[in-house]
Amino acid sequence: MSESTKQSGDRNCQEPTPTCPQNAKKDEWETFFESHDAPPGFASKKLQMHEFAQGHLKNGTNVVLVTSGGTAVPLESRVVRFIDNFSSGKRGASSAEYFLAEGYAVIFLHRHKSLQPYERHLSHTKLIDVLDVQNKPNGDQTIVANQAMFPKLLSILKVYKDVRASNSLLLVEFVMLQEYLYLLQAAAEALSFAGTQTMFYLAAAVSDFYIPSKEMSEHKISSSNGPPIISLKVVPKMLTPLVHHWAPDAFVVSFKLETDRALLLEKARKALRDYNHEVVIANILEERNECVTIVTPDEHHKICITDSRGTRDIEELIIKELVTKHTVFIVEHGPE
Ligand code: 9Z3
Repeated sequence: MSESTKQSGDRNCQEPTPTCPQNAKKDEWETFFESHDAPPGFASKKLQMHEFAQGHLKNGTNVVLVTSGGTAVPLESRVVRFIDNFSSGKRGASSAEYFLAEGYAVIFLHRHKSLQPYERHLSHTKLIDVLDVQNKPNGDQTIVANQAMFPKLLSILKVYKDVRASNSLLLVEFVMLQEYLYLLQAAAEALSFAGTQTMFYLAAAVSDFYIPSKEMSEHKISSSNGPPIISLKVVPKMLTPLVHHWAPDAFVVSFKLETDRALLLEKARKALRDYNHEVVIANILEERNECVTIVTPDEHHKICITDSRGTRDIEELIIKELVTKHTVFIVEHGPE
């Protein structure tokens, strides 16, 4: 992308300057990475994301990073207990399927054991009840699946096998907050060279609070001293470096979750003002699977599932809109 096509002069903050106020927050995220070691397995996941991105982007395929599920926050260094959240990963898993259907390659950065694309359709099925023992004519026995238990599975399975064959889905797991943040940065750097062709779809429920590692008990907190007093710090907002340093040309979509309807729209608008990115998807906890509000710097509108049979995912509508917006964004800002 050329300087002249850039949507806003202050988004591409490379050096601290008075006209680049985002740098005021730079220290917080840098300090976080300096004071937390890279998690085990980080180097190989980083390389995997880099190779995946290079392969698809050089073929001209758009790549989206979908983050999904909740981050856990450890209370001890040798972690026994942690703070967790409600996120099931349905938003991310379902969205990844619709991005793949739209021709995107997807890096699916997700919480270990949260819902996954395609596999999520089996999450209500007990595998052991689906399988049967069948007697063969020669007296041997074999395992067969009872297809009547999952009528939609055949079409889902076919799509999944195509996605596997085309290598268009990369699954990358995290559990802890720190691991998620390291992998987010690595993914952003792997995708940054592709400029506007990249989308970030940040649906993970990332903890706002954590205990810095130097303030954390090494061993399991003992109950013999009475209830512990735990002081949490605010997690630095990684949208700041993502938008201004790691991938300044990308199309960035963040999520805003609230339980109080009265706060939702203003908080979503504030996020757009604070980070200067493209879209916020605002949702209320209880109705997140039926309705969301799509907020851009110019307008906002609510979309809800209209299909009364309940067979349609809200993510299908969200992804359709985002793909259209991303296409316009690439045309307006140039491919690189
Ligand atoms: C979301 O708002 C997602 O839509 C949900 C999806 C986590 C609600 P599920 O995984 O739920 O399908 O069960 N994600 C982002 C939530 C969040 O933590 N946003 C931050 C905030 O609201 C900003 S990045 O402050």
